Amino acid sequence: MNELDHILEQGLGAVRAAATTAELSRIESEYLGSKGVLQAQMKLLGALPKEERPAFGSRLNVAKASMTDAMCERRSVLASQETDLQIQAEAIDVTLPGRPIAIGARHPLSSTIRQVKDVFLRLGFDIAEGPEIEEYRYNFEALNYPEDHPAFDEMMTFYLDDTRLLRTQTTAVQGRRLAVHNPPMKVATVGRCFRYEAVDATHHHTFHQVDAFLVAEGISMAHLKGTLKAFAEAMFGEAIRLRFRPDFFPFVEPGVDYSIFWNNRWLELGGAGLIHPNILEANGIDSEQYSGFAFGLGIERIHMVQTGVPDLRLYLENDMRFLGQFA
Ligand code: FA5
Repeated sequence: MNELDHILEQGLGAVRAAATTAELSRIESEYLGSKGVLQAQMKLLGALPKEERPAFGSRLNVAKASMTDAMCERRSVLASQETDLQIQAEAIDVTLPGRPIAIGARHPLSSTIRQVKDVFLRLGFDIAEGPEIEEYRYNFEALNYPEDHPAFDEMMTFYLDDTRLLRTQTTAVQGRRLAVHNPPMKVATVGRCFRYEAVDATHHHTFHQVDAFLVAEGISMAHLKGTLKAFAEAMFGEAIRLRFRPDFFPFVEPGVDYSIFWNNRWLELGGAGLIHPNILEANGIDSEQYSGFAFGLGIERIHMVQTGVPDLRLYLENDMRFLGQFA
């Protein structure tokens, strides 16, 4: 009898101390299971003198019932605690601020292109587009390139077939416009160009240019210089100084290259000149009545001057450490 009391006392104590329903299940099988300690007491019953058996039997049943009740009660307390904890752990806190979404920024060349287009729009130019896969005749023939002229050597490019190539200069748009429009006209175009180049810090096989041209009556080098000055001042500031030197391009006469004074030296920006009379005549425009100017320059070069980027290959590498500086 004493041993049974002792077992019951220990069992109830263990139930009260159980911290989880899992622990409770272990206690249950330890005390009430088929191989449990109370079942073991059951086996002792047969060994008792006959007259003691009913009293021991009923004590044993009471002990089992007390254990079962205590177990039930503790289980319901622990189960509800565990449910609360689970709900807490799985709860979504709707008051938490959302995770920020990484927002991209404009590529530095795209920003420069926008800025360039803005300036030309303010100067009253139409913005025109031309194809990157260009016809040989617009890239070269319509621009007064004589056959087998050495000027081609500077314009080696990627040919798709005998008549189409990746354009080497946005000046190609000029031929397209002159073929379908009559003067006066005032056009600017910005886009990607391609050349078969030895790539270095200032030359790439893929780069961008802006070209502008104007055809009207009485256009002279003075108009060209004035327009380039206004453009350079808008891009680089009022204090910028420009220099023009004679240069050759088959599509202008006279032709010049022009530079800006930057970092204590003259830096070439591009080429310019008065549109060659042959080009006007080839498009049915009377070169006695009309004249025009044209100029072109590299977009990468503009951004390099504005920001001090030392190597134009950086623009095409997609390195976020570089691009992020201009976001
Ligand atoms: C031309 O492309 C002429 N079409 C410019 C022109 C237009 C002259 C209208 C007269 C009238 P050039 O090859 O020099 O010229 O190129 C002009 C500018 O484009 C260069 O000064 C440079 O800034 C840029 N450029 C040329 N080639 C590359 C290259 N491989 N990589 C990066 N920029 C280049």
